[in-house]
Amino acid sequence: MNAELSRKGSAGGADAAEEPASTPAEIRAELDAPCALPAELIAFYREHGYVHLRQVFSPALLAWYGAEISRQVWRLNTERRPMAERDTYAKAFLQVMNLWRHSPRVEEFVRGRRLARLAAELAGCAGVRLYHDQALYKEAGGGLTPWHADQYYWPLDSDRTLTAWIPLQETPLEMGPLAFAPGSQRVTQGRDLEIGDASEARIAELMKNYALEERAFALGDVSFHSGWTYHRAGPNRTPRPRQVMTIIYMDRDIRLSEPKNSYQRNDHAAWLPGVRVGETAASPLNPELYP
Ligand SMILES: O=C(O)CCC(=O)C(=O)O
Repeated sequence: MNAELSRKGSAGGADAAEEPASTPAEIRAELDAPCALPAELIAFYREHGYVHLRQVFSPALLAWYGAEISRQVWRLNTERRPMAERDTYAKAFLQVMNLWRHSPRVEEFVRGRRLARLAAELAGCAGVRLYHDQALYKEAGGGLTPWHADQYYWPLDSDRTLTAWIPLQETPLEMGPLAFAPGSQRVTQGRDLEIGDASEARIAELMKNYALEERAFALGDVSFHSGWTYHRAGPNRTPRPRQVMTIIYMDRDIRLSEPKNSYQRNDHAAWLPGVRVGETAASPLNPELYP
């Protein structure tokens, strides 16, 4: 999603101030090494529009990159209002985008081949590019994330798009883990709704005969969901922030479609600069991450 863009503008330009130590060799190796993806899980993703993968990353890797992601989030965050003064969307999380452009260590993480390969295999693409990354930090006492589908925001000409949702700590139910409506990627109603109170009400109604797959995430678990899968998250009822990094992948051959709303026009300018309608979405901000 990218509703925040109109409020905050996009993140851009490398401006990392620190990066003292280089990544330990075993963490670097883990970041890029393939991990097993059984055929049943690929089939599950294609049938249900999401998949929850266990133990994708070690605690050491998440601690290494997570510390830098959090440092950048607290540095770049511009939301200063008390919770009570924010609307539903602004209560849901602090949203900081394209962190890879701000920090070489985050760039290393976002370019990691393990997740990119999983994304390509799940979506059935020969290769994937980066659309953008975003950190989504649900503060202590932060509100629910309303029902929505991400692709409402994206001017892309196919549904071969997917988001890796990477919690940086264990995420029990009371912290607001991401939850999905399995099979909802085939529902075309509600696709004209931006995230907010109206999408929460209308999509809840549309999803009333669908299951809600809401599970705790152990440290190291990662989910992937498809661009049209309806999803939401509960509030954070703990005293700790729910720290999550996301990476949005797209088919390496996906093309820019004519933007359909103001958010898509913003996305075109921010994440696909210089790309013309009908061209492959391959600006300098969209490196091919796999193979
Ligand atoms: O983290 C959340 O609460 C929402 C995440 C989300 O909507 C997404 O990654 O597409």
